Amino acid sequence: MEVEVENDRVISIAGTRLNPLTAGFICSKVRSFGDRLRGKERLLRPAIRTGKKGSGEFRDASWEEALSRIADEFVRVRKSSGAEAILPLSYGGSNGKLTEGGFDRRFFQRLGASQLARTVCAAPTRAAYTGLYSGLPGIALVDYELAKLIVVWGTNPSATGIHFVPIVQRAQAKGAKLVVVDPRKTPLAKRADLHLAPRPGTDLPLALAAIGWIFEQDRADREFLATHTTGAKELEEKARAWSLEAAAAVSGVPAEDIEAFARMYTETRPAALRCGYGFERNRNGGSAAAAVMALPAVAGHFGVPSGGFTLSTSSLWNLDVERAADAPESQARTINQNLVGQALSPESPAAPINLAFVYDHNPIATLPNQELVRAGFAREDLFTVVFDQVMTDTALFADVLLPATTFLEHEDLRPGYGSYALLRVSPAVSPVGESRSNAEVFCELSRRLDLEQETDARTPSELEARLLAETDFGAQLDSTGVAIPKLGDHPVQFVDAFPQTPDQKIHLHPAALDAEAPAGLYGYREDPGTAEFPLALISPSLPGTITSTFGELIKDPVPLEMHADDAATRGLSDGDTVRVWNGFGEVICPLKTSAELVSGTVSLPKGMWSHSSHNGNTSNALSPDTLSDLGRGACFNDARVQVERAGDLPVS
Ligand SMILES: Nc1nc2c(c(=O)[nH]1)N[C@H]1C(S)=C(S)[C@@H](COP(=O)(O)OP(=O)(O)OC[C@H]3O[C@@H](n4cnc5c(=O)[nH]c(N)nc54)[C@H](O)[C@@H]3O)O[C@H]1N2
Ligand SMILES: Nc1nc2c(c(=O)[nH]1)N[C@H]1C(S)=C(S)[C@@H](COP(=O)(O)OP(=O)(O)OC[C@H]3O[C@@H](n4cnc5c(=O)[nH]c(N)nc54)[C@H](O)[C@@H]3O)O[C@H]1N2
Ligand SMILES: [Mo]
Repeated sequence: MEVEVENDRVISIAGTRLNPLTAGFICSKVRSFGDRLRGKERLLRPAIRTGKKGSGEFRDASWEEALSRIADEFVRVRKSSGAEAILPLSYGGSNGKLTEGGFDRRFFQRLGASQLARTVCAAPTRAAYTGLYSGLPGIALVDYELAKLIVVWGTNPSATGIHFVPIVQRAQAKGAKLVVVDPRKTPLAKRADLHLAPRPGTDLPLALAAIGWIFEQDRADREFLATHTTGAKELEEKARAWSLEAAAAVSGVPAEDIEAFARMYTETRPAALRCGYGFERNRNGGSAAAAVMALPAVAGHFGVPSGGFTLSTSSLWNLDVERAADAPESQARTINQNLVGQALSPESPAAPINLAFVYDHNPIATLPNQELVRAGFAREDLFTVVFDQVMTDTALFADVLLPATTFLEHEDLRPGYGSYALLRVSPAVSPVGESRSNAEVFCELSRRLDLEQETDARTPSELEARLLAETDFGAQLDSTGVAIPKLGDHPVQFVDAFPQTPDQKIHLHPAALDAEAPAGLYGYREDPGTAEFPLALISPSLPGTITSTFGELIKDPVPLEMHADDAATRGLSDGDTVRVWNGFGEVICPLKTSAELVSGTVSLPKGMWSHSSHNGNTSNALSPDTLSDLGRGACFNDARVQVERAGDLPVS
C-alpha cells in the first residue's frame, strides 16, 4: 500500500507497484481505511466498565489506571487460581510479524497462562498440507496467467483475494479453461467452463471420485507417483471405493460433470489448482483438503511452470517470531479456540478461566456457538480485557478496554496474502487518540509483572532485527520496503521447490493423519442434516468486510440468501423477515432469494456484528462447536438449519 498523508491526515491509500501481485490496486474497503481510522466507533482512550457486563457503559481512564488494574488482576487470579485460569484470546486481527506471536506470546508463556489452539481458520487444511507436503511453496499467483487449465476450489477471490481475478481473466483471454468448485455461483463460477456446485461438506467424495476415475481410466501418472510419492496405493483404494454415481448421490454434482472435470484435468496442461478455505470448514474438511491437494500428484501436473497448486505462499518465510522474542515453550494446558464457549462456561468440567485477555480478535462475532460464547463473557466472575481499535461486540463485555493502533499507526512486517512479498509497514500517521500498539502494551505488562529479562527485545525494530538476522531480507527491506525471496518470483514445483518432508516426497496417505481422523484419512462422515434441520448453512466472506473487521460500517440487517424453490416450499418470498434456527440458536433477519445458491444450501455471511440482524445473533449462533476430522478445526459450514417466517420482531 502507498499512503498519502498531509498534516498527519490520510489523504489517500492506493496499492503499491512494488509488489508484482498488487500491481497498483487494492480493494475499496482498505482504500477507505482512513474512515475507520477516525470513525466514530474508534476507541480513543482506555476505559473501565461502570454498567452491567455487555451494557457498553464505561468511564474513561488513564493508561496508568487501566494497566495497573490489569496487572493487579493478573496477580490476583494467578495467586488464587493459578496462571492457567488466565486465557489469552487472539486471532487474525493484525496479521503482522511484529504485532502478534512475539511480545504477546513471550508475556503469556512466561506467565504460564493457558494456551490457545488457534483453530478457527485453516487448521484442517494446514493439517492435511503438513501431512502430505510438510510444506511446498505454492505456484505464484501471477504464474496462473500461463496455465491452460485453472481450477478454483472452494475460494471466492472476487471477495477474498481480488488480485487473483485479473490474472484468471488474462489466462482465459489466452484460451485457458476455468473450473470452479463452489456451492455458490460466485463471479468466477459465472465465467467458468465448468461449475461444480456440491452440497457443502461433500468435496471429499467429489475429489475421491475424480481421483478414482483417473486411476481407473489409467490416466494416473504412475511414474511420478512411484518416484515422488508414498501412499499412492492406499489413496487409490480409498478413491476407487467412490464411483462417480456414488459421489454424485451425496454431493448433488451430476456424475457427467465429475467425469468432465476429471477428463479435463488429465487432458489439459499446465493445470494450476487454487485451493481455498471454503471446503475445510466441516466434519470432512481435513480429508477433503488432502484429497484436493493429492489431485496434482495423481494427474502428474508438477514439474512444469504453472503446473501444480497453491494453498499458501508462507512456507518460504521461515520467520520464527516466538524464538526471536525469546518466548519460552509453555507447559500450560491448551484450549481449542472452537471450544471457548464451553471453556468459559460455569458448567465446564475443566479448571475455570477467570481472566480473559482479548486482542487481535472479536470472539463473540467470530467463534462458533455464539450464544454460549456470549454467556461466557457475561459471567460476572470473569475479568475481561479487550484491546481493540473499535467498540466491537466483544469489547462491550470488557471490564477494561484498551485502545489499539491500526497498521497506519504502528510498525509491522507483513507477508502478503497469497503473494511472495514480505512488506515493511511504517507508521503513516501518529496514533489516534491515546491508542497504543500491541508491542507497547505487552512489553509494558511484562515489565509490570516482572517477566522481563535483561536480553529481551523491547521494541518492534529490535524484534525485527532478530527476526531477520539470519536472512537476506533485511537489506532488501531497507532498500525498497519489500522483500521477495529468491525462489519466490516463479517457483516451479518439483523443479525449484520440493516438499519439505524428510524424503522430499509427497505422503499421500500418512499414518498420523489416518490415525487422527475419526473415520480414517479420506473416510467420509455423513451429512449432519436432519428432517428437522435439512438446510446447509454456509457463511462465506463478504467483499466489504475482513471477517468482522469493518463490520461496524454495515448498517442494514444482512439477509439470509436462499434458493427460490426452498423459499417457495416454505411460503416465503424475497424481503420477508425470517427466523433461522437450530439447536444452537436462532437468527432473525431479512430473506433474499438468490439464483446463486443450489437448493438445500442457504448463506449468511461470516463476521457480522450483532447490529446486522434483528435479534443480535449472527450466523455464528447457528454454527456448531463440533470439530473437523483433522486439525480440530471449525465446522461452521456444518450448520444445519430450518427457516420460517418470523413472528413479531423483538423490541430492542
Ligand atoms: N460463521 C463463520 N465464522 C467464522 C468464519 C466462517 O467461515 N464462518 N471464518 C473464520 C475465519 S476464516 C477467521 S480468520 C476468523 C477471524 O476471526 P477474528 O480474528 O476474531 O476476526 P477479525 O475481524 O479478523 O479481527 C479481530 C479484531 O482484531 C482487531 N485488530 C486489528 N489489528 C489489531 C492490532 O494491531 N492490535 C489489536 N489489539 N487489535 C487489532 C480488529 O479491530 C478486529 O476487531 O473468523 C472465523 N469465523
Ligand atoms: N473481503 C474479504 N476478504 C477476505 C476475508 C474476508 O472476510 N473478507 N477473509 C480472509 C480470511 S481470514 C480468509 S481465511 C480467506 C478465506 O477466503 P476463501 O478461501 O475464499 O474462503 P471463504 O470466503 O470462507 O469461502 C470461499 C467459498 O467457499 C464456498 N464454500 C462453502 N462451503 C463449501 C464447501 O463445502 N465446498 C466448496 N467447494 N466450497 C464451499 C463458499 O460459497 C465461498 O464462495 O479470505 C481472506 N480474505
Ligand atoms: Mo481466515
